[in-house]
Amino acid sequence: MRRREFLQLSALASGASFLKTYGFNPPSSAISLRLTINPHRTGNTIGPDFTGLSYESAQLGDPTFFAPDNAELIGLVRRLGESGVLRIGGNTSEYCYWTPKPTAADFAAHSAPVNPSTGKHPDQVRKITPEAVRNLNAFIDATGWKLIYGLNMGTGTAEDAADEAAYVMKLVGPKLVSFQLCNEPDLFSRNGIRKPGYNFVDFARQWQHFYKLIRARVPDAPFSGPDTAFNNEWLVPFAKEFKNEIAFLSQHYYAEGPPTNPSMTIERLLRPNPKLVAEFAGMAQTHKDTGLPFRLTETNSCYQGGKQGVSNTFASALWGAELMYQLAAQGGIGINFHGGGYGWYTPIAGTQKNGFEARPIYYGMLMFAQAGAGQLVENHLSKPQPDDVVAAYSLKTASGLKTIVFNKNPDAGLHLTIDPGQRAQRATLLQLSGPGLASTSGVTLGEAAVSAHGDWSASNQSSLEPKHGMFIADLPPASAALVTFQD
Ligand code: BDP
Repeated sequence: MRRREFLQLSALASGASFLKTYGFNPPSSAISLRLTINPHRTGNTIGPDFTGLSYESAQLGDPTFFAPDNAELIGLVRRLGESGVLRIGGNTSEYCYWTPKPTAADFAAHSAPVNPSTGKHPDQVRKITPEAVRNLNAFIDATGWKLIYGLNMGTGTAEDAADEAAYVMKLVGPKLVSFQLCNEPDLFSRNGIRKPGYNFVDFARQWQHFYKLIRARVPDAPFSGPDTAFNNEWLVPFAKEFKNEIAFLSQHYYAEGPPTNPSMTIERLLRPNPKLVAEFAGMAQTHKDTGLPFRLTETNSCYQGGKQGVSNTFASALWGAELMYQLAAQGGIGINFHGGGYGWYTPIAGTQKNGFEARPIYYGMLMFAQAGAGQLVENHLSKPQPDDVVAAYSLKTASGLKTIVFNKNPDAGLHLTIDPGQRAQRATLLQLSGPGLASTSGVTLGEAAVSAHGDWSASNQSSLEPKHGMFIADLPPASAALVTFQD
């Protein structure tokens, strides 16, 4: 969106909310577009483990959190997919220490919520005990998910990492997708973990040292890396150097930040982002060089723990869901949304004591889960919209052809004529909506909310009948929809 258009939209949007506040229902205009699906032109595959969550390693300091009796959290995780990947890591992985023989003092409970790290160091120093790993493994079993486990190369020793890895591998076995040796090493020299001047060559040498020692103890340990914050100048050479040592490449992506910068807004979050374009370029380069797959092992809307009024709003649901499809379209194999505790951007908020709740971004992930795994197919919008305020992705799944449509326009509805490109008797439409882009509650999928246990079923799905083979989907301003075609 150009700045002028954006200002006009914001003015209109605030006018609309004024009217809503005072009980009027403003007539909303709608943009008419046509979407043509070509189910025969297939693209990348969305695998069953695409979705994922990411938590700080410090969360393991409370062995009762990822535990088989944390029923609410298990329910909420499972609702996001019968399979998926839980990643444990983040900044605090460099300040967590494997403690195989804990003393009584090490059992001192750390039951305080573990929010995403805000980058202040050293923060949330924790000991990781065998009990924490045992409970984590049972939690993983209860969810049906898999695990990416971060080790401490930042301030720990290779010997301890090997010992920890051996214990994790013994329990988790094939459910372990990979070990990561560290978190965002490209920022080590900025955040005080290494001296200024620490560069890729230093990093590669240390990485190899840890890798060798761990492999000597655990010959079948799978690895991913480099888990860099953003820097393709580390990602690309890492891919070349360690292509035979790793199962896939990993990097992080934060759309905005820092939260104190006033230009980090909802509007900016929903616009095309040059940072994402750069990440995709790195992915494409490494894939070309090595053929290795790529996963965004940590992502969210705004770094340093998120931004209130942006990261915890309905806009984040639209942003997050679309990012999943953008990544899949580029060939990415999966994504892990970072969170934990009561962080602004966390998909699931809460503690065992207070209970858990699905935050707005969770609903975007839920829509993705409802669409399911499948193979992307080509689709075309009749008129590309400025700044991609309308976007659509289509995929063939085991339960039929599906289209996910995003209308990020805050003040205009979308009147979409869909040509499914194949015979379809009818279609159903499941709507992702919220009171407004900036709403922090009231978000629903299929007009239903998710309970604290992760229970959800749509209260309303509209049924679409074809006319001359075409379907009409009407979306309100600022919403998304999952359309499923039935042959
Ligand atoms: C990433 C870190 C993670 C932080 C996050 C943030 O890996 O631990 O919580 O940024 O700043 O860089 O929100």
